[in-house]
Amino acid sequence: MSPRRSTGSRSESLTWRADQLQEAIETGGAELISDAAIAGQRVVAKVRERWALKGGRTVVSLAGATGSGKSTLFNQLVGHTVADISARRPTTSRATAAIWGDEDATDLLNWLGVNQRHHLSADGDQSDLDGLVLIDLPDFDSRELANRVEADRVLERSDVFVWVTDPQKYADARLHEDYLSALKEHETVMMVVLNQIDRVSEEGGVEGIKDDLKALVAADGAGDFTIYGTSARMGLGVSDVRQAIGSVVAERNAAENRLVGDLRTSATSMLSMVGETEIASSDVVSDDLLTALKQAAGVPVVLDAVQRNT
Ligand SMILES: Nc1nc2c(ncn2[C@@H]2O[C@H](COP(=O)(O)OP(=O)(O)OP(=O)(O)O)[C@@H](O)[C@H]2O)c(=O)[nH]1
Ligand SMILES: [Mg+2]
Repeated sequence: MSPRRSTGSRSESLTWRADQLQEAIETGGAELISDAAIAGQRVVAKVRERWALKGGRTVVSLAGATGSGKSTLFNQLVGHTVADISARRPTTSRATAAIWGDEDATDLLNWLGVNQRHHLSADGDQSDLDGLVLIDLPDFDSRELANRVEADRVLERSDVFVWVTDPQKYADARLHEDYLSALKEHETVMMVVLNQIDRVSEEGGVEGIKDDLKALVAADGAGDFTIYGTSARMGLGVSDVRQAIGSVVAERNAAENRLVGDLRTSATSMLSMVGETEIASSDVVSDDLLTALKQAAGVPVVLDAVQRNT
């Protein structure tokens, strides 16, 4: 293995990082045979698959507990009723995609495994969403196992997560412990929405919940977020969410940022494992392994090289 610095474009840097992680997994051999290495292998494979489909599209998924209002918000963003909404819980069992603009999304949607597809023009006042693939997911806390599996499967391959919560469930462990706590490297590809604000009657109640939710998300280690307050049923606050989604889509870098976040998470977790096993630092293989993992994680390695030379 020959450690080298990335000098190319950002896309080369993504695939280069994936190569570093791949090399680390191969170099690490016995030391890394663990769940973390297997997960790392999956991340490397995903990076290569998603990057092969790159194009200019951004996949934004609405995720959350049953009844939080994902489908209602989805329909508001689309501008008419596409997804079923109901008082029956849970309602959505299969992911549905709304696709803005002319760029062919067939291969991407096949890879995402989303078969319910609704195409929209990106002309006129829709032009800000050109390139967007918006997905309405089933509930991630479902009593139906198939719904949870479907939500997790699509989330794994999405570029941007929009966490849709409500005044009753915003502190639920499922959101914070199972998802946000594991997403410490994904701040630029997430949004947090507090829906159903029309149901909060106390004065100052909405601001209080937003503050509380913001603090919980920060405590998860997920980042410092603006909490978007919406009433999807009444159409309140939806334009702000739409604008924020439009900005992410216009940047055209969310796919890359999500994947870099995954590589960093994986490499960092393996780095801590290697640290714990205390492989002798003089060992050439371990040295290469540490360098590869640090490069995949985006940790500077120049200092190590200087130290070695002196
Ligand atoms: N009061 C109020 N009700 C809402 C709001 N958004 C959605 N609802 C209602 O909440 C219920 C659930 O809405 P859905 O959009 O189906 O929720 P969902 O998150 O898609 O639910 P699942 O598909 O089961 O995961 C429906 O009766 C909606 O009319 C809102 O902002 N305010
Ligand atoms: Mg739904």
